[in-house]
Amino acid sequence: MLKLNQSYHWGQLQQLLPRYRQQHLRELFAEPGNRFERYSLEVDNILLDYSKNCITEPILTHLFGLTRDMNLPAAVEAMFSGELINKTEQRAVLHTALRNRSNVPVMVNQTDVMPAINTELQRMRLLVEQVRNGDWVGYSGKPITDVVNIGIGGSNLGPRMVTEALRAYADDRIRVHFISNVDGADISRVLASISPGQVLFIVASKTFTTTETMLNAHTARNWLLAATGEQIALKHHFIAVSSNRPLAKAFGIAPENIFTLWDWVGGRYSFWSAIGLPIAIYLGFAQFEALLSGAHAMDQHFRYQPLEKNAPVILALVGIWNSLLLKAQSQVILPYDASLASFPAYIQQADMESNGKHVDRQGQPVDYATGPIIWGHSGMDGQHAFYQFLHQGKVLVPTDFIGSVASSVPLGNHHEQLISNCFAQSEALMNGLSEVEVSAQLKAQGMDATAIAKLAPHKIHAGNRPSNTLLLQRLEPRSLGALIALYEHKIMVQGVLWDICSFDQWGVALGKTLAQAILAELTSTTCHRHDDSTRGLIDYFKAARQPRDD
Ligand code: G6Q
Repeated sequence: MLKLNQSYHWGQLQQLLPRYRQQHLRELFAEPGNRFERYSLEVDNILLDYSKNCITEPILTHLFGLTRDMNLPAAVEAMFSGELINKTEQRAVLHTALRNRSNVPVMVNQTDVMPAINTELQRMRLLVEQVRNGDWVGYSGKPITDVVNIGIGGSNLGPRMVTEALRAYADDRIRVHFISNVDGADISRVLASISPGQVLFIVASKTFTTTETMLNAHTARNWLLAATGEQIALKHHFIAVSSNRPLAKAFGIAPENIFTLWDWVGGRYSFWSAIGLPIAIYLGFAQFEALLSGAHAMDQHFRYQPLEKNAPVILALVGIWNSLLLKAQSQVILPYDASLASFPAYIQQADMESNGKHVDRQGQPVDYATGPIIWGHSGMDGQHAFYQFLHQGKVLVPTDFIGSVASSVPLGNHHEQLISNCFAQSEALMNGLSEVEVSAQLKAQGMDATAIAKLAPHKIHAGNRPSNTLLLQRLEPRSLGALIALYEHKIMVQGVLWDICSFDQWGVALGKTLAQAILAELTSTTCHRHDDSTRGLIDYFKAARQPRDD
């Protein structure tokens, strides 16, 4: 297997680096030709403008060459066709099958997975309609008013982000709540706001062993049983989404209330399955299907469009070039849409859990950068917080701006103001403000030469800070589905080029076991060996909880 940094095009890109490290984006825009026309494309009503990156024809030629060096087309086909590409767990990776609206067979180990997916979708539809129409009743005969999702990580972030993002499309027939971490304040707040006779708990856990989820699920179950006094109430108020039916049953979930999650769906790619039930209940099943359709449209684009016209491939290549050229270690995502406030956190998990890897697929250490730190915030609010760093800080952070042509909640000229900020920021990051421009501005304000010389350095913006802008027609279920799939595939492409295993998560698995030994020590006299710091923290915590004499 060819190693990335031994490939021909990688070598060519390395040779281009010194020249382009001197190149300012302003200069590229001053060259003949329209960069926007050349370096933007539209897919399913999403515009991707990547012209404000240090991209030129020779660079693109070698970046696309890299995709061929690393056999990207074959890897894409292997994923869509159900090969066991998650090598360390010997699993297929088939979130794309969950939204395969064409329904063509997808084979895993000689079995077509589509019939099982369609059965679960039918079951979801039925449940969603029953809950939303008031036909699913609690133990006391009253309809459900609140759905509480109990899950963490991939079993929480997706449904939480999408319900928030698409709030404008909900009819608020059913309220949805999310409990993820084990802070008692979280679950207590939710339980205090709902009625035991009218709540539906969804225990969302692929493994049904995640301690945080299990603790919260047991607390919710005890709360319900204390209120109802009857075991039978569980059947009316608890459903589960899991690949571990025996444990879900042992918990007390009625078998007919267990929805299936397959081992070929990674947690962070799972809300397209029954993990998406909170979304479907909140918005209605038709809207959930629109979300799937948008993702499917992006899947088709990704699978069949030539690499040079392929939005996820281009986004991935621009990211790889930025990490090579600028040694960019992070990537900020800035939605100019308050509904997408949780989108950066969602992509942060998808990207960092997938591509935060240090060895290649053969287990050999890699000596090039892999996945960057992903972070972000609602752009408009970020402007008044950390944008100072983006404009004038010493660390260069490539940016993804996300906005929409039309608002899903129009109000006066709010939307135009919002988007004008989005465009202005990307322009300013690219152009900067030179010494000549700053001095001219200050002179026009009547400042003398000495004062200008003192102040000007502080007001200079170097610019040359790259960004992509993604513009949706409108934030709605279909476009959100497509946008998420775009990022999912970008992550996949980068993983293939870096030759890493994007679909396992051993770092998360480690975290799931770490706390257990310490938990035993916090609640008993058990004592394990630890370093001085950890020992000190445990002892301090235990001592501080003892009643004091004073
Ligand atoms: C996602 C990760 C991780 C996982 C959670 C919850 O890809 O594997 O975030 O989703 O740890 O796991 P369970 O669904 O098994 O409770």
